[in-house]
Amino acid sequence: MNESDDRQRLAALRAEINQHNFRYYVLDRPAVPDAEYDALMRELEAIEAKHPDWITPDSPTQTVGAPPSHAFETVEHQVPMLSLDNAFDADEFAAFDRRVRERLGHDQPVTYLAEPKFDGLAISLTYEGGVLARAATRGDGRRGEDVTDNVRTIETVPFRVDLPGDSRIEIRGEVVMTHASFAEINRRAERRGEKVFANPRNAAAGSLRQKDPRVTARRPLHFFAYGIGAAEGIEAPETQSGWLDWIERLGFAVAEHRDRVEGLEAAQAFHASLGEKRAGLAFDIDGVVFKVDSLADQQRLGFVARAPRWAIAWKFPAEEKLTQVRDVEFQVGRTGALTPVARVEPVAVGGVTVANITLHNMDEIERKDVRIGDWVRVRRAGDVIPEIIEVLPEKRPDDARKIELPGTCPECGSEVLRDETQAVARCTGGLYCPAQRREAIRHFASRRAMDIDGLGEKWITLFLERHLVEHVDDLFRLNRDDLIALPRMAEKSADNLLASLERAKETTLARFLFALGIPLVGSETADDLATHFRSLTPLRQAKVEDFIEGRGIVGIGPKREESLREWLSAQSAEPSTPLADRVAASRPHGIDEQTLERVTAAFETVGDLARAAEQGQLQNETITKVPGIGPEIARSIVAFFKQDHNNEVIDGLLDAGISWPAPKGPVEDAPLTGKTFVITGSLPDMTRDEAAARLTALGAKVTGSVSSKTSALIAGEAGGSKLAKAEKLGVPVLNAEALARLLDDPANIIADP
Ligand code: JCF
Repeated sequence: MNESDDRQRLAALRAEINQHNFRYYVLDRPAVPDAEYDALMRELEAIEAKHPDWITPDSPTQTVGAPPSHAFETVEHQVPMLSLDNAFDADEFAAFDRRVRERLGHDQPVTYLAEPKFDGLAISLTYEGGVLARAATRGDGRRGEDVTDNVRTIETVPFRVDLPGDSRIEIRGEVVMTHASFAEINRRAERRGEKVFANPRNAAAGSLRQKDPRVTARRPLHFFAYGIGAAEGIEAPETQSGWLDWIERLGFAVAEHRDRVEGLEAAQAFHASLGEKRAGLAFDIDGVVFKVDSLADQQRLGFVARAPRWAIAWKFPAEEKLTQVRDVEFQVGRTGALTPVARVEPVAVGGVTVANITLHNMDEIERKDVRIGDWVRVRRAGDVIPEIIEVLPEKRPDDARKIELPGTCPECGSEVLRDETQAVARCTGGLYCPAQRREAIRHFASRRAMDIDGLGEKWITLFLERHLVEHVDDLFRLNRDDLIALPRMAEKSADNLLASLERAKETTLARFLFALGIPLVGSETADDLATHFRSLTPLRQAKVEDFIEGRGIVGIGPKREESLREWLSAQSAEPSTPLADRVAASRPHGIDEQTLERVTAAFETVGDLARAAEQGQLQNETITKVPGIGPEIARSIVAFFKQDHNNEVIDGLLDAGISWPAPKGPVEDAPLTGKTFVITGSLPDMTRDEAAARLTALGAKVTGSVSSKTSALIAGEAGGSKLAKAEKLGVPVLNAEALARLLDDPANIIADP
């Protein structure tokens, strides 16, 4: 062997021995007899003995046990992993086929490789010298996560294939789980009171992203190859189908139902035929992938930004099934809202078994006229929640019953009231209602809120039943003895839960605010509040006026402002003439009595009104002082912090040691303190909300309308009336570029107005 052969062999041996170590030490599932392993080690030792300077500290001869885990490090794809364009019906596929022929400059039927589109998780496997060196998820297409250790546990991923020592190839494909395995895993999870997966795709993704490969190893995952990425030292075939045959010969699983089809009609026939087989397949598929078979043609067609021009995924229509409504129950949510849920005869549709379907509210029930006992058509597309499309009136049984909104809460017996719109019915039990309390705690513990790992519905229900927890702050007073005394709570789970609670105490203001469950405050609004108020105390003390400010005169919009201006210009009265007198003599057009009274109450003289009209201060506007917070949310926040029991819980949480990092630097020091901006038009690089958030973070105020007090108007594309007003009032106007400079360095601020 010459030196370069030795080099190659050394690398391959190290990679392979690392695989065996992993199998042996981590999975307890050796892949080869000890003798074979020993032979590989001896061969490696021999090469290292010949070239002692090649010995590295990470060589298997120098280490003990499994190779270090590099779980979930980011890896860059050498060749981007693209996605596929979709076609949703025959017309869209025909349009794709036409575009292909146009671009290829001929009108012959195109030969496609057709294969099922598996609904799983795309991964890329890199083989160096025939040995699996790395597995990565698709990620955003350019960068994915290193999941090598987990992928090594998949039986259908060969860890060594017969390829030359100097070769390097990326095999791409889909990791999937069968329906049967998915059902089995969920049965097991349910028995243990763990979370169940929604569908095989999520189960596959969740299994592959386990931190412990031993868990992945127990999940029956499969890998189907569909193509190659980067390839070096390998003779390429001339067609896509040639690649797939080659990949299959190497030892990979490739879709069995694949075929070369020539022309549009054959493609349509393949799609129809696979659609019929779909329900009987072991795996979920959601369409057919068609690829131009000739690799030379693929090259001529090239790519657009995210997808190749030579391929398309022609999706199957969302699956629909018939089933019968057995009952309708009302679920009580965190805010007391009663949601009707139809319990239907379980049906498999779109890859999951559906037994419960939300009907959203009473309006929807009336609109669809759903009754208990009805046959209904149900649908589920992709990850979408199942829905009842329609009732089959001809199949309505004689004893079908109308669905009635209960007068009292099914969980606590409190009265149920419908809001003004009549759409939402609510339990009036508030925190007396166990369902509302349970949902409030679940929300508090959820991932985007306090992220208390392991605190699921089962535990919460138990805690409430045993009166260990009444409100969220009680969670932090749970002690080990209380927990261990609970049925089915092992010491280890108790310790894990206590550790999660301890970890959750260190949080952010935004998460904390979201966790409180203030009506109308979602996680984005909570972010906005945290950015603006920076700490809890000022927010707790805020009044509605701190969020919003009314300007101008109620009842006056742009049209009426214009008619007042017209009226003013037709008056020849002295500016000092009392306004009421002038109005009595000549009434402005198009303004009702009540509004006119408001105008005359607000301005003493004709001159006062003229000045206000000149400055554009008549129009009634609500100005939001906190970006992202409108009047309705503002009122909800203020009402929340007014309630004593909410403040007791908040104080309890703070006493328990919940904390978040202090805001950096006092607001007064912020570079844009005292400046007021208005944003109009669309900005190229960010939304108006983002721009507002960034300005407020620098201490500025962002309001909704231009006045003489505005420091500057930020005007993107299509500025409109605000731009005109700013120009009229002499308010400086900044374009997107100037805004970028300002955000970059607030010293670039314009002079005070
Ligand atoms: O089965 C799939 N989900 C699948 C995805 C099959 C393919 O042939 C693909 C794909 C994504 C991208 N081909 C590309 C180029």
